[in-house]
Amino acid sequence: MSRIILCVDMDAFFASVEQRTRPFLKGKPIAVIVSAKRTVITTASYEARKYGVKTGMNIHEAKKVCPQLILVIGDNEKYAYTCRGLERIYLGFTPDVEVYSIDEAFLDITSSHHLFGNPEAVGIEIKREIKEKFGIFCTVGIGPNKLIAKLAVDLNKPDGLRWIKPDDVTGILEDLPVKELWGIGQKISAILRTMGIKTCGELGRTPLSILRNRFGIIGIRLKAMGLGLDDSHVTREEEEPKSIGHSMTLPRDIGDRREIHAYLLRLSEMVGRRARRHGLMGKVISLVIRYPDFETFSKQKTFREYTDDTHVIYQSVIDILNSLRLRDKIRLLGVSLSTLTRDPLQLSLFKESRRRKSLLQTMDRINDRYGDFTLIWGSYKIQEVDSGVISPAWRPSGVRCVNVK
Ligand code: TTP
Ligand code: MG
Repeated sequence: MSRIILCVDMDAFFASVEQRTRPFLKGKPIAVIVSAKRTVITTASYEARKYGVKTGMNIHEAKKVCPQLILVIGDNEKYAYTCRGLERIYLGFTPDVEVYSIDEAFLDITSSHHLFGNPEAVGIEIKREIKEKFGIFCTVGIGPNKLIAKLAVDLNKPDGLRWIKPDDVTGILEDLPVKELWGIGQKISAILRTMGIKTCGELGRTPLSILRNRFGIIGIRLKAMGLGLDDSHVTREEEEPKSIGHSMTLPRDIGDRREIHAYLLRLSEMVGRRARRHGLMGKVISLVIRYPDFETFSKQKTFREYTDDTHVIYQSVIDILNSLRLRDKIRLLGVSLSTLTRDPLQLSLFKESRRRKSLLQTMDRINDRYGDFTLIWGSYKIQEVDSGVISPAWRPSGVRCVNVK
């Protein structure tokens, strides 16, 4: 039986929430920035986009194309609050909800849409409830799988609603540039271009052997994408996550190592705390660095034993950092723990491990109750850091749910 998947994505999410909560911004060209020190735009209202203001643009460039642009400093708590409320709305239509990013979700409505009339009626009702409860607009796309539902959203922004039925898929993909497909970035589309493949239609007709030779295992997925196929499921919540990571766009580009350490400690604690909260430990730690020109890279280190200990995570990312020669200041930092296992130490017979565990748990409880970094290791001189913008990967529950204060 063919599935019916619905994708919802808020329009200009952070900017819309700001316009809603500060009515004097309504109808005006606004751009959201992380902090007064940060000069890059996180998102812009559609009124500002008309002038060419875009995510990632520097505020000086943006002011040039739109002199009346109003800059607003983002407020993570408002976005997290809205995201939680949106999830509650979706759950009124189906239990199969995957909150994919802070403003985007997939709903499997295959067995529930009849209760509301038809798939489009579900989309109309979701849009209405979101408008009524949060005063913001969204775009809804419906399709036989997540790939096509997401495409239906992207092709109909803003305030759109589109149902791409199975019979329409081939026609829509025929002349669609490959980069329009969710998951095909600039790098892959550039390689495809060198192979003479510009459209999804061409991609779908390319023999699998050619794509496999060029891209390896990803070639199989690319071929399927060109044909509009995607068998990935709407997963309610990541019950067994593959990694626990957190990244942060810094309030300004930073080159000073001591300041970088302060952010890395914060990120290590966020990762360690989440791992402990969910009873997970990891064996590989990665440090992600993005330079101001957006070049991004990561470097990993494997521990001898599984860990969930902030201190061990922090020391390892510092070791990684020390092994790098940085060519510029840093725009974004990320720390991620992977190769996860369920906490084997919960069963540990070693007294020392048990004591350490119980110490960390006590610290977590105090910090959960009184706020991050109320209690810290004496060896750390904690430097005040701005919390940065909430990551689009934030979720209302599960391992990606972090404190946004
Ligand atoms: P998007 O859904 O990509 O963008 P948007 O909702 O602002 O606009 P659109 O109508 O095109 O969907 O991202 C959701 C929010 O996530 C966005 O409002 C701001 C935040 N965000 C970042 O913090 N960093 C980023 O690089 C991007 C793309 C978004
Ligand atoms: Mg959006």
